[in-house]
Amino acid sequence: MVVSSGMDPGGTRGLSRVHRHLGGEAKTLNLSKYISLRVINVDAYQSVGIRRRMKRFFRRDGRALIFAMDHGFEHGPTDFEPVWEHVNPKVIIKKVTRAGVDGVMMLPGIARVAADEVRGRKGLMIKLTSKTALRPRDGQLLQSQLGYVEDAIKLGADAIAATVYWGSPAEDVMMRQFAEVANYAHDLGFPVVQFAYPRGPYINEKYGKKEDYRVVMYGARAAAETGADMIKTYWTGSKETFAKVVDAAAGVPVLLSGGAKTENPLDFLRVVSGVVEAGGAGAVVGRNIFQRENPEPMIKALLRVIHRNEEPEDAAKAEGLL
Ligand code: FBP
Repeated sequence: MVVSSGMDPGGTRGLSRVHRHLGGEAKTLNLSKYISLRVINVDAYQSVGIRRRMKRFFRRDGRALIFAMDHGFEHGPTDFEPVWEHVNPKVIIKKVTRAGVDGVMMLPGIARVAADEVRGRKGLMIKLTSKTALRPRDGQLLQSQLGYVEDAIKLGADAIAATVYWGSPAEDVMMRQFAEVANYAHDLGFPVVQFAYPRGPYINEKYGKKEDYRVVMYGARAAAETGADMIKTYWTGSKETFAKVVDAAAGVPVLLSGGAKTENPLDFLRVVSGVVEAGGAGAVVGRNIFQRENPEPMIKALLRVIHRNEEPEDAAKAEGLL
């Protein structure tokens, strides 16, 4: 198996550590002697691996509730101040897995600390790009690579994620990062998740806001075109417009990116209900879970909406949120 993305003629940009260490040589070497794979029919093996790993997130209904916690890096620890004990990843991961989420998403460093708490039949998603909110303004439209596909695999990842800010002045860098992660992860049988977040000056100028459905569906399509196996993106404000996003993704499952905590839990449950009615595959949720004193009723209500098609009001009442 010759591993070469062909996307980087200079030779060492790929997210594979093996690529990096071997530099240009990796283009012509049989890497199976470096990574203990004896693969005869790569295509057959990789599709089975991707399918099996996707099932660790999605139930038989094809939907999932995934807990997100990259916020300590992406927004800073102040995001945890509403419920400070949740700054400890072990504490919050224990709570959310007990409450029944289908998967957990984190960056490699926190996975080293807390991935052991992701017990039972739950998917572990490791994200390989991020940025801090401390960067100067002109760097905020770039997510940088902070780990390698091999790191995620060593941490037990079932899926590998990376962000692309479509429309950003740094779109080219993130698009290449994503394509290289996807190529390598797919070679090894791992599904890849794209956080497809359109943002940038041109978007604001032309569409007014990044949540305009024309922009969100463009990002979802671009994610599908770049080989994503799951797409995470913004709510567009209505189920009719979100249905277009789902259509544009051409069969790749689309998950909601949670957003800021809503004061009234019902407001968030209504959004998630709109997502599933529109054909969305569920949600990846951070603040609407960990910024609540007791995350369990919210998680259980979300699971009712996502997996049992319950009305948001009924789900909220059943879990004592109203
Ligand atoms: P939330 O549910 O808290 O919005 O988490 C989802 C998420 O994508 C996180 O993974 C990430 O840290 C954050 O949102 C990105 O937020 P922003 O829109 O401020 O970049």
